Amino acid sequence: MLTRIDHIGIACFDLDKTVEFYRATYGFEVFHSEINEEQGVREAMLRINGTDDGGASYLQLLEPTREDSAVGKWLAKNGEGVHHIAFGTADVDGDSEAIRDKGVRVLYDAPRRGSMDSRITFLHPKDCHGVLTELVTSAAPDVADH
Ligand code: CMX
Ligand code: CO
Repeated sequence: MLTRIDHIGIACFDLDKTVEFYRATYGFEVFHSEINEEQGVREAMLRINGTDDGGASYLQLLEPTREDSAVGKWLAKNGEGVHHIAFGTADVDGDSEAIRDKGVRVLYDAPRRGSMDSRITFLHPKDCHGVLTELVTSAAPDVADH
């Protein structure tokens, strides 16, 4: 079951400048940053709020590490902006299989490693009314016992 908006992914040309915009304009601070070579991104997670399922919601600012990455290609075509939306679930394996069974293309055979050791997969934007959609199970147990 999808239980929250885990994050909104925003593509940018200069991660440091974009982080500074979000800090100076809204007061959002970097909660975590990393380079994910497999995804071809340098990223910063800005934590917006906790949620009642024990997870949290973030903005994920993404700068490509190479031009032929998903974000690099998208930026070259569209410029900066919202790149994807990510829904949180306690069971990315089960939920992505159920969605695949409905005829939506799931991009990975098995979930891959995402930010903060989460497990992630993506649904093809052409099967989701133009929205690149990510499913995320965070590394920390995200289901509170209530
Ligand atoms: N949102 C909506 N539509 C998108 C899109 C996006 N982010 N990215 C591509 N598309 C559309 C394109 O506009 C294009 O449409 P048209 O044919 O109508 O022009 C079509 O999808 C194909 O796009 P493309 O530029 O040829 O790109 P590819 O097919 O090579 O790749 C995709 C598209 C979705 C398979 C690829 O971006 C992908 O694998 N994404 C998942 C991984 C990812 O995004 N990683 C970065 C984030 C990591 C993280 O969140 O941790
Ligand atoms: Co993401």
